[in-house]
Amino acid sequence: MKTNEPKSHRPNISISRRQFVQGMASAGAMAALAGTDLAAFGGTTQQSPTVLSGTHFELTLDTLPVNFTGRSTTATGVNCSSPGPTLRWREGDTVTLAVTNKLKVPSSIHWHGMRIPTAMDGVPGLSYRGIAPGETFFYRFPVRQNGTYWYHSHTQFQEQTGLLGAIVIEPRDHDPIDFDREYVVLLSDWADANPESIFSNLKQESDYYNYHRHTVANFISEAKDKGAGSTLKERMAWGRMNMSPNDIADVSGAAYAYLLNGNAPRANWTGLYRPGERVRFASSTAPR
Ligand SMILES: [Cu+2]
Repeated sequence: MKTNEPKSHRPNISISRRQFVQGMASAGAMAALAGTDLAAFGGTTQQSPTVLSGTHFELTLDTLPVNFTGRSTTATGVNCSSPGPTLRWREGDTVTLAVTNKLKVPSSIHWHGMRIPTAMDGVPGLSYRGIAPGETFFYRFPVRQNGTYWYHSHTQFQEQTGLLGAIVIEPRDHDPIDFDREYVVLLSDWADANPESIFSNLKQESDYYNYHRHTVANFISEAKDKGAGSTLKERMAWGRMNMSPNDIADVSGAAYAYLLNGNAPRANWTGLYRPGERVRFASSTAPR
């Protein structure tokens, strides 16, 4: 395993046009819209995860070939897709999810932000043992909330390698927000580099991916914008905390490609609309 690449060989991700993520089905919503006279927000192509709805779900955890940056590599995903399918539930329903692990290593799915019994929470070592290779785990729990959430593997670095997806829960009764069309916007980040290497680099050098350190030169330009007094005050505050502003996002775009519904920036994810429509974006962000 590569642990600490020399700085001159830091990952240099130049994001080219996103190539098709094999195995990823195009959105059901898009299929329904095909052939209608719709305008687009941006470019012409769009890939979004499949939408699954109802009360029973069959999910398979496996690896799949992907190419987000121009480089072919392997992701971990759900039902041959990374991000995995968007799951639509309804508040008040009881859902069952049969999750089969086809990976060669243990895995898990944790339902992030869901208020559910601990045994169903999906955190290995806390609520259960995880899902062994070849095993199917049956989750069953009542849905007692609504909104937009996400799910992800809670095992090793599998979430970093793509094992995640969005959950949208419709309110049991009246939806207080009126809209004509809805898009789920799932933001995540992707590294071609092995996440274990990224982690190891950060452990050895916490600002390994930080290219925006304070310098005398940028002090002068900042001081021109904000005034010397407030620039100095700001820097002293960061200094007292023994931090640099980029510590908040310690892995930068040098290592990550930022994805929207599994599309790299230059793929230009688009939404379709008719003039005058009210469009709702249900956003789900995989936090760091
Ligand atoms: Cu989580």
